[in-house]
Amino acid sequence: MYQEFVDLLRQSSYCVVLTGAGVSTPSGIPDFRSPTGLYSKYPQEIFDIDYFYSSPASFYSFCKEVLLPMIDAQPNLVHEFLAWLEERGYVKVVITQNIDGLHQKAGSKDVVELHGNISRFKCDKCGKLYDHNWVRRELEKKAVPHCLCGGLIRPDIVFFKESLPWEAVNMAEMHSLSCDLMVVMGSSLVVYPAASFPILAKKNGAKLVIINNSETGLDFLCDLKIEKDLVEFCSQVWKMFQS
Ligand code: CNA
Repeated sequence: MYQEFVDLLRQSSYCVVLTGAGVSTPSGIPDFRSPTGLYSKYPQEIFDIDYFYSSPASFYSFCKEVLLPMIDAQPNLVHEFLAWLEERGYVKVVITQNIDGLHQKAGSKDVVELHGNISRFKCDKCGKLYDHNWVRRELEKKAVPHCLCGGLIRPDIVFFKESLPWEAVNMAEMHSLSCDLMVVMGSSLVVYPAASFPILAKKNGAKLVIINNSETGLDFLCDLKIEKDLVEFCSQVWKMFQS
């Protein structure tokens, strides 16, 4: 299985990697759907745009406790391996559902963020941008941050029921249609439209590999399923590339 994966990467001339929250659990960031994931502690509606507007103070209390600490997390071996693969030309681009910015921190250059980034905030009225340090300071003083214009400050992430940024979707579609290999890492592949990109790639003739420690919504479609812990898998494969 390790050798099969290495061969696929070596044969590919356009490999796209799609990542989900599972690549960041080894950095101490909980995912959604693992037994100890966020959904075991918080209701799913916490990421719903209607909930944000109806209970901004509750959302910001969750943001302070769970989302803002993501910015202080450090990349793990999986992020580092992907950055190394890109530098060596084995990986063209990383498309991520994650909002933690850890791929860029590890050195990946070409990253498409489908769901935004938790380090950016903006006013929902005038669009003024704010950084996370400003928001942290505001949250020391009040429950909900507001812009000078009076608008509500929101994180620059995609909530459930919102559309994805069109530039990111365009880039993800273009890469999915161009690749000959798509590797999905650490995603349950049940959140759409992110999960539609492997389907698009596969329909267009690419090979599909899924690496995840549990079942995913697209296992039936893939050419190779590797049901393993990502750190364990990537460290073995990295050694094979270096030997
Ligand atoms: P998910 O539905 O929680 O799936 C994650 C998958 O990864 C699960 O199937 C786990 O079993 C698997 N997994 C967890 N740890 C490992 C590991 N070490 N090795 C192998 N597999 C592992 O999350 P998805 O990414 O599929 O769902 C998309 C949501 C989650 C997106 O909207 C994200 O924005 C959102 N999210 C992002 C973060 C982050 O930025 N780090 C954290 C939590 C949620």
